[in-house]
Amino acid sequence: MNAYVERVIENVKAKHASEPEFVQTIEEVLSSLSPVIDKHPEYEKVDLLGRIVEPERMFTFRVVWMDDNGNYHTNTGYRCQFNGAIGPYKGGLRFQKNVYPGIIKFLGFEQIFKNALTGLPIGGGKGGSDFDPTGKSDAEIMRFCQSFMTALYRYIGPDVDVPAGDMGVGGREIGFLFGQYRRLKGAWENGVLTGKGQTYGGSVIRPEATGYGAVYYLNEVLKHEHDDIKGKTIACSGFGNVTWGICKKAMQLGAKVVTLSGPDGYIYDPEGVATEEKVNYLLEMRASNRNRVQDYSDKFGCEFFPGEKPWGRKVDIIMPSAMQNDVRMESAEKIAANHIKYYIEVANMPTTNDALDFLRHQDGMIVAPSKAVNAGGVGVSALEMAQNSERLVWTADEVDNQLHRMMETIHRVSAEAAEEYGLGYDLVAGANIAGFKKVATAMYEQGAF
Ligand code: 2IT
Repeated sequence: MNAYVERVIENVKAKHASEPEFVQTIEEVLSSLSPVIDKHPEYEKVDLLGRIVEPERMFTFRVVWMDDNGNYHTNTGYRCQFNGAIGPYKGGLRFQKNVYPGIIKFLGFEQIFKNALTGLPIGGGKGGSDFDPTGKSDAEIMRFCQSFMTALYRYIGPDVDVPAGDMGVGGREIGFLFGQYRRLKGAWENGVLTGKGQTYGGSVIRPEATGYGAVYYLNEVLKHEHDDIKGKTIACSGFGNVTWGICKKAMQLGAKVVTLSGPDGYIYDPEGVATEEKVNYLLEMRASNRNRVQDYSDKFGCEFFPGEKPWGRKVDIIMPSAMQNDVRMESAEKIAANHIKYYIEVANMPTTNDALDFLRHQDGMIVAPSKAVNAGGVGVSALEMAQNSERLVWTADEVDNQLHRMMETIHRVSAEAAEEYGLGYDLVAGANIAGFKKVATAMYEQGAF
């Protein structure tokens, strides 16, 4: 490996020993960049890698809110403005009880490259809170969101930083956050957030975009292999917004998602989550805040496997779409033993680095990285920003066509970048290299910052 790359990785490991997820993404991305740094010795002179691993700005804030019984609670809020070289910081907010700086930073770092891959002018950012939405009422969620935004609103804006949703933050939360922003600023300000409701500047197809985009990307991989999506079975994890979009698009294209998962276990539905009723039920499950996938098997009478993950199922395609480190070595070994050809990451960093290395080295297996596969979500967020600043509303066909083209382009530029460095059809390295090239060029041209 390039000595400068190695040194930067070692520095990050030493400095961020208490943030393993952040170290994990740095190792994964930077190790792909070795041949690029070999070719660009000028990057070492300006310490480009030392800079890119350091957030431009990151802050924490106190969020106090009152529950329905009048008791006060205190949580920590975060926003990491990781890299603004190519556009305003852009990225979601995650509300989940395990949120801490290591999670926000890994997500922020991934976001830099993902956003660059969309081809649109958006920098990388991420935020959230250790607030746990499970079991909370709508009124509690509203009070939490209002308090969160009261602390954050001075530091964001349409040309500065444009937050959106992530786990625990969907349309309902974005509505409460936007309402509070508008109340505090007395201005609509080009929407400020993305993922808004469609009556107040939200884009059509944004709720579906991450899942649809993932299936469009999958389709490009299948085309590359002269294969067809029709009749394919897919194992997904999660049952939230992203998995919902995958189920819906897969159903339209004649494939079927046969597993879903939650913190309680996984369900196996051999008929597929492939009727309108089943797909819509995922929205109800999310809105209930129960965070239980067993509700699906109770309703539709299929098997539920408590405490288990779906990765031992023999299917055509694996799409981990729940959360980070969902697929570890023991699951990767099952996937390889089942000779599954397509391993398409969807959630941010769903695979541990050892498992990812292992899968990438399986003969005949194709591995696609989440930062490319899930980029359609933030890509359509950027289209929402464009519509808001134009004061226009695009049709569903216009947005869907742009999303489709975006995903084709992301797949193509990733494959080309890998090819350029003699790596063959390596979509993981290709995505890292293609995203990096754009951001690195922008940073280099903007001088010391
Ligand atoms: O991980 C992601 O890309 C998101 N949570 C969406 C970010 C966005 O700004 O739409």
